[in-house]
Amino acid sequence: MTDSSLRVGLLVDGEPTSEQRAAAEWIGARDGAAVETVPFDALDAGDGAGRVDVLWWHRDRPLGGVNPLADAAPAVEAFLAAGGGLCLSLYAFAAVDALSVESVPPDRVGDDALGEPTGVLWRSLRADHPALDALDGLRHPIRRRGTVPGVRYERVLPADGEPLASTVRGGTEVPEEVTVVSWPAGDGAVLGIGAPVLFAEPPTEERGEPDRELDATRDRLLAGCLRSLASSDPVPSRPESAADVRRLRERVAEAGEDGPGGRPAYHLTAPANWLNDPNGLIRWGGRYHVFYQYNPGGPYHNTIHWGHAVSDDLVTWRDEPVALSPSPDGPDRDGCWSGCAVDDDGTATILYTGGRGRDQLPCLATTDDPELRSWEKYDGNPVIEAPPADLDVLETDDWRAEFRDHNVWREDGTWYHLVGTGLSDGGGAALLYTADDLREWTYEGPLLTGGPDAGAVWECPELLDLGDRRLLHVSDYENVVYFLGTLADGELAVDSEGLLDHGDFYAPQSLDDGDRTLTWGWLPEARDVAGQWDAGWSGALSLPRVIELGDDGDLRQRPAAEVTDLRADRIADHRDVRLAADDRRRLDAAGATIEIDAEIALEDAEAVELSVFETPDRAEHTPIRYERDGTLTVDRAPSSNDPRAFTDPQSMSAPPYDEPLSLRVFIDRSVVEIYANGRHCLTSRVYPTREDAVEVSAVAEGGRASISRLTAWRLDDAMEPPEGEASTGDTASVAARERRP
Ligand code: DQQ
Repeated sequence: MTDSSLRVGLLVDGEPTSEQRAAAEWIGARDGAAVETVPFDALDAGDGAGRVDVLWWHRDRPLGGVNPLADAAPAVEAFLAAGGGLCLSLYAFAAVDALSVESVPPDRVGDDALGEPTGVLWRSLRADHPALDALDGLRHPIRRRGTVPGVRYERVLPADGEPLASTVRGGTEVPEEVTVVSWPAGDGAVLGIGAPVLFAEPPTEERGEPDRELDATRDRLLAGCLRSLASSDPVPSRPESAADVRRLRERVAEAGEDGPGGRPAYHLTAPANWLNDPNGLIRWGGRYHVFYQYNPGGPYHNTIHWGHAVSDDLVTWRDEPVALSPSPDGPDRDGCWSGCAVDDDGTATILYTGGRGRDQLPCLATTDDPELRSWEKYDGNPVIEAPPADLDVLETDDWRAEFRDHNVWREDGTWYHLVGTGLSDGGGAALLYTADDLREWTYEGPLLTGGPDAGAVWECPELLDLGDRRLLHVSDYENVVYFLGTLADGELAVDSEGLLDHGDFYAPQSLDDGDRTLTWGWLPEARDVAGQWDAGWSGALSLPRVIELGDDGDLRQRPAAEVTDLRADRIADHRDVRLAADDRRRLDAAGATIEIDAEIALEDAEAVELSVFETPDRAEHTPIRYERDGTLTVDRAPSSNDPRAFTDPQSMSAPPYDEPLSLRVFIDRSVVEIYANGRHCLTSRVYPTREDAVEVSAVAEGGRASISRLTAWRLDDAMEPPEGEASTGDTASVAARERRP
């Protein structure tokens, strides 16, 4: 549709303001687009909407407790039902909950004093939205100076609307300030725009040099928004069914995230947007359920919900709809943070951290849904009202008390519960509570405190029973530290400690599978906010790891045996590869989604390097280097030509318990997950940019080395279509998996 066939009704309550007059002039001057003023009371009288394609309420003054849209809602909704479009800009965006399309209005409504070019940061997943037809890219500053209306979702998300854009300010992404939202409504649609789209001349004192470029962007953006409302394409809303969620996943793949440096194929990921900690891991009705911290608003950490995936076999996963969302009136209004799931005598029950304002407190929810899709929140939430009164819990700018994350288990009929915290005078701590009923807890004391040298806060504490000893792990903002020891009188007597993984691995959680402990960790991105925003997704989970004690009492870690079921084709099978000093050998193990199982001996070399994600000219490659002193390093400096990717090396010590070094390396588009000698883990996130960054080579340095064995397989995708649906690619890979012995 061209502007000339666009008929706009400019909604006014009372005399039009100079801004409204300027907006009317602007649209009227667009190549003959028709504009008329439609008073709200004309709508009430059943007049005014029939002649226009789009109603536009452009309100530049605060609502001041009056919302004319509320009275006009029946007329506006009838107009929408018949295919009309409604644009709510500036303060009018704050009035959207007067319509039945939305119950949660923008939570930030006020003036902004601009100091730098400010505008919209469009979501990459919605880059094909017709509003952007006349613009290139995702970042569109529209206003540089002045005091302007600023209306947005900041700590909450709309309950039903789909966020289309956040904020860019002075060249910096501010994803948590959501300024453009769309809602389907009958055959029509509603678009809310809280970004500063202003047309009147600014007051003299705010005028500077004219910003012609920014004005032109504003014009294109707003004309695109109005045109999009006049088109008959239904605006996609927030996905609700498993099939919707699957389509969201496919969108990311279609956006080109399915090659080297892209979204992992066989590591568990969210369908799009943001994922962090694994949560609520439970085997229920014979299936594995993994929930995870999820932001449906985009690939950034805010407004956290619980995403959900389910598996019968631990390697193929199916996306489920979002399982848990913040309740606008609940103690979890600002987010449903990390927690766990337990079987309470046949009732699946979760305990998680509710965030609201500066408080974070434990909340409980239960379900009788065998699929664990829908949860009922306990109306007595929070189940603990405040951190222990006799403890000096750390207060920060964000939180009145750092007090979160839950690990609950039952022993001899008593429930035990760990909560992570920080002490004002003593670093991180894991606090122990007990209960007969999951809703009433008694504080027992700290299970373990880190002391002043530990990280300020211990997040996501988890106590595992490994037979002879217990393992407590905590996430201290940087590392996942584990402590091995014995439990006596509610305290852990520690005899050794270490790191569960030495790379990009955080906030793990486990489930007891009957005879083994399976642990998943969050693999955070190692690229900046802009890189994550453009990709449209962020975060993956590690492979499920079996954690246990060896006969020597030390920790062992290996991928769950089922992971071998992902092996599709064997692509390399080398024996006795002799590496002369500095003689690089290309191994025929190319691929971006592969597993390498190798045994390497240094002989008289100083180091040996296995290089993965390598382009034929080696412009991009990721060396995994093993040195004589047992140091194993992933060198990310040459990994990527993308300046947004982190380049710091990641190392661990893998002493030669059993020379030669045995390695299992899982390469998955942007993941390198390494298991050394069945004991030590190092996971790195890397982002090769080139399609041909798939080669593998090896070289010895300062002497000879040998690879006694190197086998490689191409691995299948982990994600399955929702029940009752099969896309061709998935069917092929599932069938291939079934054929394998
Ligand atoms: N992530 C959660 C918190 C936890 C942190 C919030 C660890 O509950 O402390 O998304 O990554």
